[in-house]
Amino acid sequence: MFNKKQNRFLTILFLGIVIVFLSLCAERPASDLSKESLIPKPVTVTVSGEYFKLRPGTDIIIREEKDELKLTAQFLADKLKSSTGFGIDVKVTRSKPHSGGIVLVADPAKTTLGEEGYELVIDKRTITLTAAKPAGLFRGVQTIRQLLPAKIELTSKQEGPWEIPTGTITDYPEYGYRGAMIDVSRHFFGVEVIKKIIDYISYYKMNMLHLHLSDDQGWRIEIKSWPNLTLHGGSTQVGGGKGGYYTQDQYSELVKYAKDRFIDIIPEIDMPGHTNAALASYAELNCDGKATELYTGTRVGFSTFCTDKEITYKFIDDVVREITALSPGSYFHIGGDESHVTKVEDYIPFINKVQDIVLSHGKKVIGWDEIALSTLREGSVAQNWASAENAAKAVAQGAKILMSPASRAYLDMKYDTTTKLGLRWAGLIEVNKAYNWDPATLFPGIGKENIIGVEAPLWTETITNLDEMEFMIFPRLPGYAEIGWTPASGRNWDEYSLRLGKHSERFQAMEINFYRSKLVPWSIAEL
Ligand code: NGO
Repeated sequence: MFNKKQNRFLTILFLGIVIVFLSLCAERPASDLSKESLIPKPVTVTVSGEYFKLRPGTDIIIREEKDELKLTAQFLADKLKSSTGFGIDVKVTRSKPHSGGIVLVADPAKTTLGEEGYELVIDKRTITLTAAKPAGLFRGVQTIRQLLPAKIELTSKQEGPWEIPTGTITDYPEYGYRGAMIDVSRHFFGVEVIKKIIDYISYYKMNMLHLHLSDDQGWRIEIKSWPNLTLHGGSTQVGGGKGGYYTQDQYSELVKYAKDRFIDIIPEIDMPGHTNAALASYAELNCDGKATELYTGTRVGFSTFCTDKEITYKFIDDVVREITALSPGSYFHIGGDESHVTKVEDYIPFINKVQDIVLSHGKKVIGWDEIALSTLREGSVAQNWASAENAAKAVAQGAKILMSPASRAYLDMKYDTTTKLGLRWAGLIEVNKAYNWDPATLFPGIGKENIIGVEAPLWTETITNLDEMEFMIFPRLPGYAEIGWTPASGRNWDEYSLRLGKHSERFQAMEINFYRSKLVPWSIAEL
C-alpha cells in the first residue's frame, strides 16, 4: 500500500507519537501545596496535585475599578513583572468566568474571612484570590509571592518555570495586632530605611509599625508649634552623631507607604520619663525652669516632665494634636516606661491626664505596662514588656494587653554570647526561643481574650544602620509574625525551622543581611 519511503515516514511518526505519549504519562510527581514553605503558616490548606503556571500574557484581573483593589493588583503585577520578564498587566474585566490569570475578588459577603483573611483557589489555569476586605487581598498577595520561586523577588529577569501547586488556602489571623517597633530616637533612621522595614513586615503579613519617636537622646518628628524639639532636640543621637528627624511631610509619606500595604503606623511620644530631648529644647518643661543638656549616652530613667506645671499639658496637647492629624491609625502610644525620677503620686495623675488628652483627639491609648498603675481609660492597652504584675493589673481593670515580653520578643537582645550587636539584660534570644512561646499561656490568668496581639520591638542603642537592623530583625521577625497569625495549635519549632530554612533563599533575593543561626537548616549551600 505504501512505498518504502512512506513506510519509514509513518514509522518515525508513530514512534514520535509514542514518545510524546509516554513522556506525558511519565508525569512529574503530583504537587503538594501543603508542603510549601509559607510563613506565617496558613490556617487551612487543601491539595489538588497539579500546577498553575505563570506565562507571558498572564494578567491580573479585577472586576471593579476601585482604588484599593487596583493598588493591590498593581502591587502584585509590579512584583511579578521584573523577574519573570512577562508583560503582566492589571485588567478590569466584569465578565466571568475568566480564561486564566490571577483574579482578585473583593466579596463583602465572605464575612467569615474578617478584616484580613483571604481565600486562594489555585487551579491549572486560574488563581482566584477572594477576601471580604481589601486588606485581606493584600495579605493573600503575599502568599502568592511566597508560593513562587524565591527568585521572583529579584529585580532582573530570571528563567522560569514560574509554577505554583494547585489547591485551596483559607487563611486569617489569630490576632488583630501583629507588629514591630523601631526606636528611631537612640539612632535616627531616614525614610528609605523605614520603607524597607515596612516592606519586610508586610511580606510576613504584619499590620502595625510602632515608631518610638522620642526619648532622652533625640526628638524625631517635626512639631510646628514647638520647633526647637527637632532643631535642637533632634540634632544628635547615641554616641554624638548628627541625629535627624522626620518633617511632617516625610512622616505623612511613611504613613501613606504603610497604609498602601495595609499597615498602621503607631506614633509613640514617650513620657513623663525618657524626655531629655524635649527638656533640653524647652526650659519651661523643667520644674526648675532650666533647659537640660542634650544627652548621647544609653543610661535610662533620669528624666521627667514637670507633672504639676500647666504648660506641660499644653505642650502634650499640641504634640498629640499635630501628630494625630497626620495619623489615620486608631492608636497613640504614650510610653510611660521607666519614669524612675517621677514620684508615683505624680505619675498616676499624669498618665490619667495624658490618656484624656489622647482620647480628646480621637485616638485610643497604648502605653508600656507601667501605665497599669493609673486608671486605664476605656480602650487603653498596656504593652507588656517587663512586668507580669502590671499586665495582671491592666487585665483586672478590663484593659487589653499587647504582648512584647522582653525575654522573648525584644529584637535588640543578642542571639548568643558571640553576637556583637544588641543588649543582653533580658537574656539571650536564639531563633527557637523567639518562636517557641504562646502569648495566651505565658502568664497565668491572661488568655487570648485579654490580648490584642504581639509586637517585636527593636531598640537601637547599639544599632546604627539598615544592615545592623536587618541582622537583629532576621530571622526572628518571621517567627513573631507567625505567632501573631497562626493558631498556637498549628505551630511547632521543628517544622517551622524547616520552613524558615527555605526562606534564606528569599532573604538573599531581597539582599537581607540575616543571622545564620546554627539551629536552622538553611537551604543555600554556600552559606
Ligand atoms: C527597655 C527600655 C528602653 C530600652 C530597652 C532596651 C522599655 C519599654 N524601656 O524597654 O528604653 O531601650 O529596654 O532593651
